[in-house]
Amino acid sequence: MNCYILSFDEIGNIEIGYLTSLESLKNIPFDIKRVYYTYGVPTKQKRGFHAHKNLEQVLICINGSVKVKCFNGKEVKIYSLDKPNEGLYIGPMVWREIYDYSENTVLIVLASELYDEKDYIRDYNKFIALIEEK
Ligand code: T46
Repeated sequence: MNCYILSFDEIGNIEIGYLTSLESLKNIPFDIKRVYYTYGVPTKQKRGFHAHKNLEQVLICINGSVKVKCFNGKEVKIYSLDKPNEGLYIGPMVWREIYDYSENTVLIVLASELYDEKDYIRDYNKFIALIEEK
């Protein structure tokens, strides 16, 4: 499965609070070209429902909690994200569904490429066909 959890160092303590720093090709395994975030997502809403041909991303839930279901065509893994010092790496050709948003979830995403709609596979049957071709 081309996805896994990354743990980031926390600098600080309970008295002064914490700081976590993210750096290209250091604790993030690619050169960061884009950052975006989702917020104000209703708790019953589901997002994602697509894969990317080449894009690599790290998803970090900096507030609240959310679940991410990843499917590589063979295996399903479900990740619970609820820590600002933890990221979920998702590589190419992984179908993802994002759900179980808590109130006030903020999900920040670091991406290896600029936004390109042509990199998306939004049709599930097409995703399965591409996986089977390989
Ligand atoms: C993923 C989850 C966590 C842009 O214009 N620029 C951007 O950088 C992005 C990411 C999206 N958009 C537009 C494209 C769509 O019209 O915003 C709209 C919603 O985008 P999308 O369908 O990508 O949103 P999500 O939240 O379903 O999925 C996104 C990522 O695409 C996805 O890879 O893992 O966030």
